[in-house]
Amino acid sequence: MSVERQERTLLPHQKNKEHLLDLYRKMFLIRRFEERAGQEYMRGKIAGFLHLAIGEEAANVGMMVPLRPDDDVISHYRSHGQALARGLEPGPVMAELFGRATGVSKGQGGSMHLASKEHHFWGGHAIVGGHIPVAVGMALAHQYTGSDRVVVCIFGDGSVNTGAFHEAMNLAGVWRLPVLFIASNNLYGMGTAIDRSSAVTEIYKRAAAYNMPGKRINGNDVLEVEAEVRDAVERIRAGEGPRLIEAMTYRFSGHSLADPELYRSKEEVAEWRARDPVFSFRDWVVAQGFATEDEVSAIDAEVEQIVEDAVRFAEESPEPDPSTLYDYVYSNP
Ligand SMILES: Cc1ncc(C[n+]2csc(CCOP(=O)(O)OP(=O)(O)O)c2C)c(N)n1
Ligand SMILES: [Mg+2]
Repeated sequence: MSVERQERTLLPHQKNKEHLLDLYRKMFLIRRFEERAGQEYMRGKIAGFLHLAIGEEAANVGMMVPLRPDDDVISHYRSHGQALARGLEPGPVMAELFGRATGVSKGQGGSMHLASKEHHFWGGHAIVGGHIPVAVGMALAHQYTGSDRVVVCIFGDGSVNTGAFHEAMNLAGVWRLPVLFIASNNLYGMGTAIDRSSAVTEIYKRAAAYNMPGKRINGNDVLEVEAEVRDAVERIRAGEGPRLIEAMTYRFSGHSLADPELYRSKEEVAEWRARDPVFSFRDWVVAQGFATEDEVSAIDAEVEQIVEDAVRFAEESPEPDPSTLYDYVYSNP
């Protein structure tokens, strides 16, 4: 495993051992949680679709760490890792995947609809691009009430040609709303490569059309993501208006577990796996002398136990009572 990383200046706190180990713990938790979720899906414990973000952990952790607890986060359906990085408990998140009453959405949302009011984490949206105007609405509310809260809106490369994306970005630009748009560019929307669906494949360039800064970053470098998102959020909070970050990343697994992956080569996947964002960071932390192998191994063991406990919690939790079927819907017969 390569321990090389792009030469860049670390922020002062990024040389802090505890901070680095916390980033690693979060990324490894997401990795193990999702691998286990995939296994439980195959065992028939999880119904519906399961969209894993294995390979995208650095982006998902790096973008959550700089946020304040009362900032709002809204995302698309590939959001298990973002939910965990935001601080939602692994047990209730796994229980949601299992469709249990103890799940973060009371077992009524499932994998695509993880949400937590307490964490200002608003899901988890299945309609591609559909949540981007919702993010802009939340940002308008913050501006209207004079709050300095920032909204972070995460979406995939596949949503940037929807009407909702353009309409929402435009209004955010016109009204100078406190929203950070983060495009998680994993190069594919289902089985369609970005150059087959977008005339301009550099998503960050689109920001210019809406009078906001846009930047492409290495989404597989957790420290770079953290630094860039921190800077962007600080500027937005200070009243500079909206921004767009394009985080380049890659999903190692298929679109969902029902994906035969005929649209990309095994060599391409292997090439990205060789630069695994979780384990290359682990190696770097040890190679730089920030922590010993024993210290990171202890984190590994701790995480394995957390995931084991999460699965047991989910398995032992009850199914939602059928009488709650019509709860939390707009129309209650
Ligand atoms: C409006 C709409 N059109 C089509 C779909 C079907 N669909 C589900 S996921 C997806 C691809 C989205 O890809 P991307 O935004 O890049 O996210 P990723 O899955 O790569 O994280 C599509 C087309 C949908 N859910 N909603
Ligand atoms: Mg994509």
